[in-house]
Amino acid sequence: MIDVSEKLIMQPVPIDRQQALVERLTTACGGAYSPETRRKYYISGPQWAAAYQGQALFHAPTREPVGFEEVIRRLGQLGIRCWTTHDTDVIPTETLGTGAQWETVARIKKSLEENNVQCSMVTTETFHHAVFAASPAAEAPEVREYAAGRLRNTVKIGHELGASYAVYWPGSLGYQVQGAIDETQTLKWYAEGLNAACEQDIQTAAEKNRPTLKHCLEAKPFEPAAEILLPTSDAMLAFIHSGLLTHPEMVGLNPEYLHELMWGAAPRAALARVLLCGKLFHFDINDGYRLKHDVDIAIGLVNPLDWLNVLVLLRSYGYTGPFNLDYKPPRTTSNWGVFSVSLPTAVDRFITLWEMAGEVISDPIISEATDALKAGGGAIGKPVGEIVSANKELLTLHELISHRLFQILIGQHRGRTYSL
Ligand code: 3MF
Ligand code: MG
Ligand code: MG
Repeated sequence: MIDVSEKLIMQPVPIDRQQALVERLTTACGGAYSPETRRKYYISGPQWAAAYQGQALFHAPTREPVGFEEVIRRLGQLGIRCWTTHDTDVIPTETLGTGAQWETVARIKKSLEENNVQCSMVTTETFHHAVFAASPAAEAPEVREYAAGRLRNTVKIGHELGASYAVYWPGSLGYQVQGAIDETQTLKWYAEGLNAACEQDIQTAAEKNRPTLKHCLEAKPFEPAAEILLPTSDAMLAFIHSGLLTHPEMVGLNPEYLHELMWGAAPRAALARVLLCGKLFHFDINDGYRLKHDVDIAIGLVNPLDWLNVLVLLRSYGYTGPFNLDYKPPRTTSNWGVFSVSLPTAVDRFITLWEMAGEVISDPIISEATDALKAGGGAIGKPVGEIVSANKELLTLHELISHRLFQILIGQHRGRTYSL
């Protein structure tokens, strides 16, 4: 029996030795990719993820503020080649649309160029400021006019920064108390804002001789309103095809993995429906739990097998990005840890899972099992009872395929075993 009292107790680690310890253990983990390798993937780092200070309804911040210069510089060093931002992540609400805004945009451009980072996506914050208390599609026409102006302004910023995508998470489009708002009318008003953004885009793109942006709606089932009018990617697909949009061809989706999981969806099935409609434009990648709040954990830390399956689907149907790291480094991670552990390990898990998805697609066992299932038992045109018996043994392959996916996830297909 082990005498616990004799176990070596680790001495307290003084603050000046903690980074070295974390660094040593991170290096000991191995499996990190070089910045050059990371740059081969269409991955973006959001300003708001890197700069998230750990605050929430019940949480005080645990980290210091971080500006865009620092975030862009660190993304460049890590080999995360794209950067994304909300308008108000980098420009104070009061100065939006003014000369001061364009000075900041010029500084951002310089920072991006110096660090070989591209701005891939811009988005408008229509959920935090008091003006959006009743949503960007509120009853008061001045709120809606202001919201449309904000969306148009973001389109202009996007073109100036060389972005290809604009994302719209409607935030508080919904209600806390029942019966006060007219859902039909509110959705019509919301469409007017998007139409204004698309019109602005067509004009600015022509002026700048650039392609128009891809406009991507992002659904989330709960938060920050109690009831949400467009809670799922499926609801957003219906909205795009409702006839309310003047340019439905310019509008697609930015699904978020966790947002679909939150309402209980199978994210892979939700993504399949978006792919079938040709509307998978952009993808927010993270992880978390079903039927809980938006915990925004980094990719693969909760559902790695499901993530592997999601990436098999995306690789099979030709989606190659963008993959936007929309997660929140945990409150327990330091400012230093965000860039030394959180971001690099998130990117590296994505790359590992992406490459593993390639192994799944070319795995001879899965391929043969899948082909056999598709070939069936040869009972075309036979009575129903014979159809059932003809497939009886083949259907066992479903479980075998699932077992094989697990083996690939843990490396057993490459000979990892345990000798007992
Ligand atoms: C909220 C989100 C948002 C959106 C962002 C993009 C803060 O749960 O996921 O991130 O992704 O607003 O428009
Ligand atoms: Mg998101
Ligand atoms: Mg989210």
